[in-house]
Amino acid sequence: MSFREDFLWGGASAANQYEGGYLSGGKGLAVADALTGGDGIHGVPRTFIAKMPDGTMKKFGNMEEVPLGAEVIVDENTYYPSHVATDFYHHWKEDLALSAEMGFKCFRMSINWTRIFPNGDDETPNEEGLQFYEDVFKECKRLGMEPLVTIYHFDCPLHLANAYDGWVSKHTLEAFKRYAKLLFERYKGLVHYWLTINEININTNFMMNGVHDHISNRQNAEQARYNLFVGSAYAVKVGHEIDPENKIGLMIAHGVSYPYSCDPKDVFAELDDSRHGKWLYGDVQVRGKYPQWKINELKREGITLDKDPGDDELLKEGVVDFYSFSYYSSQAIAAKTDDKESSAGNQSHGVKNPHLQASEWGWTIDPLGLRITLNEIYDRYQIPLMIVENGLGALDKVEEDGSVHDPYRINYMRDHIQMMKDAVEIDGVDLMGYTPWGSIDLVSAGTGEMRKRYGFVYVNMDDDGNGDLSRSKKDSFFYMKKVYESNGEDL
Ligand code: BGP
Repeated sequence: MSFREDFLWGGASAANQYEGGYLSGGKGLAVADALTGGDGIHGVPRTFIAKMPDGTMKKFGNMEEVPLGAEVIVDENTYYPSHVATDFYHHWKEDLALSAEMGFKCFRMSINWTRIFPNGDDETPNEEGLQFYEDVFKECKRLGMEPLVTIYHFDCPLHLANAYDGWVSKHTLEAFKRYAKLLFERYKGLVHYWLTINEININTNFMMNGVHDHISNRQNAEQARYNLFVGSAYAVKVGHEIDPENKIGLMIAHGVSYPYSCDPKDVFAELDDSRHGKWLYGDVQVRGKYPQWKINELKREGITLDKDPGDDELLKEGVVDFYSFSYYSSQAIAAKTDDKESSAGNQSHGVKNPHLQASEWGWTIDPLGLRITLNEIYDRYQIPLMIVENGLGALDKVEEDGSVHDPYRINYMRDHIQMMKDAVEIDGVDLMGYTPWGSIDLVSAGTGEMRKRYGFVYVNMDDDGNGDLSRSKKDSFFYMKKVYESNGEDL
């Protein structure tokens, strides 16, 4: 059997990197709005600018380093790529039309929390923001595309980060619950496919999560992680109650990992790295409870989670309908031999895989790794899978006639879709959809660059904010259209 008849072919985006209009329509500030641009190729990091308690301004490479009590701000003299991004806010009709033309059955996008609640925890929601997304969803439906909506994609409200330390606090969790419930009520009947928290496994370690001292303070890191799990489970539960037709998935960054060698130390290092990095998140959200190794680890480290009554039941009731994930590359894991005393989860490190080529940003290109990933997840959980991000971030060149020839991207897509096909046809994996990342060019989350492009549609905008934001079709646009219209048969 090949791809399902109702296979959800599409493309993926996220408000914080795509939408722009960062203060339009009553929107408030999110942590992502306070991140400056960076430069991945030269390794220049994105930074936060904070007003220190003594009134001075200081730059930080990570929220982790910003002390509590300092206020992360948006400095008007600095260029922030996400403020305009590729301006979906004003181009949504055109972008949805292009997506439908490519044969999309599904369009993945996220709702910006601060467009609905500008501070994250306001008394009343912002109707203009709610209406904006309603219009977009209606247009998707009119064009024959199911919206796949991420409730939270790297956009913790800045107010919650500054005043409450982001996801460490129950206040943020409670605000998230209200926000999620409102979305299910408002878009009932219009949206049926939902993802709770984007890449929940890197969220606790990620710069946009609003948590100030997660690395040095393990107690806070574990509490933030726990709060994210509870928030996700609540969203699944309430989403099902409001509309039993809703299909709600988790979202995990799931690059496959290989032991660097057959030395059992490397094999164990990989196992340990994968369960800390990926399986913990799948186990909690699919099986409804923390795995025993994690319970043991917390106990060993003297960490006690602040749980509310009913949380254990909530985690069980809030298990997901499908497992969605991003897949870009793979990594090889070796045991740390020089650091025998390090604790669990810290005994491994990623090493270069001599068998694979890498992108200009150093991400390995590993199509077979996708087939392995699909199999390892499906073998473990036996629920439908969806690949909601995949693709090649590359430097594109616009020719004099305006065309963009991107055979490297076409090759990447072909090789990965072939592996999906093998996983479905040969291995029997239940795969329900595929939405490659950044189908219309958008800003990179990791580096803040515009030039790291994933799209099949080129957007005229550069790293300094120059460009008229016009859209044009790359060669890959026509390739993907052919693939989608043949339901993945014509590669
Ligand atoms: C994932 C995120 C996306 C996206 C993608 C590509 O981690 O969910 O938001 O950005 O990676 O990463 P980058 O933009 O850093 O190339």
